[in-house]
Amino acid sequence: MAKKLDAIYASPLDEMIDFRFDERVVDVFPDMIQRSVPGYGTMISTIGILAARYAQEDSHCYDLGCSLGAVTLSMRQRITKPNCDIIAIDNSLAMIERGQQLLSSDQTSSIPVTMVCADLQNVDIKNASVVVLNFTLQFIAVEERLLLIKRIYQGLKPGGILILSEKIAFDENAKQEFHIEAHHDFKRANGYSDLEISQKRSALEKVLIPETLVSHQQRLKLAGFDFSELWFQCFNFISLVAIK
Ligand code: GEK
Repeated sequence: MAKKLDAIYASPLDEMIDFRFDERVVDVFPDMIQRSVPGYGTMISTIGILAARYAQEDSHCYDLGCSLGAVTLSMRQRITKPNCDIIAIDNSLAMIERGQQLLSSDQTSSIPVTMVCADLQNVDIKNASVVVLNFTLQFIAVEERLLLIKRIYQGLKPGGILILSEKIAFDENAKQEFHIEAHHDFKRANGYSDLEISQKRSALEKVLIPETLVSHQQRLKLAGFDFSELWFQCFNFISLVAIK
């Protein structure tokens, strides 16, 4: 399937509608995320490598907010433990339908995958060795985040991991400005115009709520994780791994 280019915010919009993961976004999603998130490709392939190390025999691996299943496919290609399966969840039906098509043409492994359209907040997490929230927690209401992380902690087996990737904010104005400008330069270098950058920013304003790295680290601790480590950062995009 040829990759379609993201031009959703290329023309001026009269009225800014909050960002939604609908069919228009699904069509251009691989291009959009690659050109918008610095290090996305590295993160996807490295999550597969981490999952291969921490996946346990007879356990579930979860990809929460899976979109088209990039993390799922990466884990599927790497995990070698017997009786492991992957449960991939997204609440956008358009994402799940397209993700299932992509999954059906993946011949790289025989690890079973269940891809389900559901709100991840209603999904039971149990007998898990790997749980991934790759740029998903940022779309959950801030006051609901601790409960979700606690549920993940409780659903993990000892030695299991949570991988948490997020766009972050900074307390210091100078740092906030530096990272935002650097991220916008990254988007410009990938062909987005100033109009596209500013319209996308407005569309995401009320939908994607970034927090500081310290807030994420404190929440992980509060949920029960004694060990967490920053394993990736490029500008204001980070990924943490927490081990139970
Ligand atoms: C990737 N992980 O390619 N329940 C289920 N899904 C949700 C919920 C929810 N409550 N809220 C948001 N989503 C992917 C990228 S994108 C990140 C993740 C981005 C889903 C939403 O439908 C979307 O598909 C995904 O979370 C976030 O590695 O586009 O910035």
